[in-house]
Amino acid sequence: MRRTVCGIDFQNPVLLAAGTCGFGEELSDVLSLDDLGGLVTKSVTLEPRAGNPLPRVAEFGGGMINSVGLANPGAAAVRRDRLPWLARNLTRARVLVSVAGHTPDEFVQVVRILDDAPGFQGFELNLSCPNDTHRGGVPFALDPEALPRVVEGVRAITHRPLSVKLAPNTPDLPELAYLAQEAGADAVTLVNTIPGLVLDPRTGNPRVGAGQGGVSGPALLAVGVHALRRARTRIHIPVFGVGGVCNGGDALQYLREGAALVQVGTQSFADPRAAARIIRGLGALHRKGGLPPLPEGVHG
Ligand code: RRO
Repeated sequence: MRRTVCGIDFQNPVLLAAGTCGFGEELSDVLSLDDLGGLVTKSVTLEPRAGNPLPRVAEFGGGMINSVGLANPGAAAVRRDRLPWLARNLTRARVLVSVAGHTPDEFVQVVRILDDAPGFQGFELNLSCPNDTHRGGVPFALDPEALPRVVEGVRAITHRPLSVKLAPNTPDLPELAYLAQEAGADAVTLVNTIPGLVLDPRTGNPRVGAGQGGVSGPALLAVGVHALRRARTRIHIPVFGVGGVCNGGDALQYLREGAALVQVGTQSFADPRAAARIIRGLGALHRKGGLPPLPEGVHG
């Protein structure tokens, strides 16, 4: 199941999605991280962020809602404390560092701080956090004016592979994916969570402390696979599929639609070993019929 994507050699196509595995260490007691294709870290900002008021996650019938609010130790601490752990402990699994910011310059500064550190192979630029915005769930970086400034700014200072993570709740998703590609992205990650609101029916209070949040879980599978199909009409760079993957068959849906890699998110909260199970499931499907190759025109 090995595949090379954006010049990175992945032993299998299954990664843990950003925000669902911390910086790896948090899951290392329950899961053999080095058996995964890789992981994407929690999004890193320039300054440490304490995050949003508790509770930050809540389950509901359709899946999960979160408003973590980008809680992370900040770029300098990630370089000092977190990347060395990844460098010491992972030899086969690959690591992408997720980067977030309030301005194009903040993205550039984070990448500058981390770029020459060991412990990771590439960056995933999180342009789509639904919980760090004053615009009702539409982050600044999904603006067609702002997106190229972020991607070009980062592209100018790093040779590492860059994937750009977009949200499903933008009518012009294929156009944004195209703008990311033209600005120098090596890949696009589809999709982040969808903004939503879940209330306690007895009190009328929101179930997460910040009020609204990002919705994820099984229903996001259909949204993510659809986003992938739409975006692939406009871009030729690889796509990393994420949203609602609970088993090998779900992962295969993304691969059939042309995803180069698949990320597992919310399912890890229900079962921290979900990613290992999904790799086994894909392995069984692979032995039966082989996994779909990268689509024509998409280069590893
Ligand atoms: O931290 C969060 O609240 C968060 C982020 Br950065 C994101 O990209 N997506 C999400 O659902 N939550």
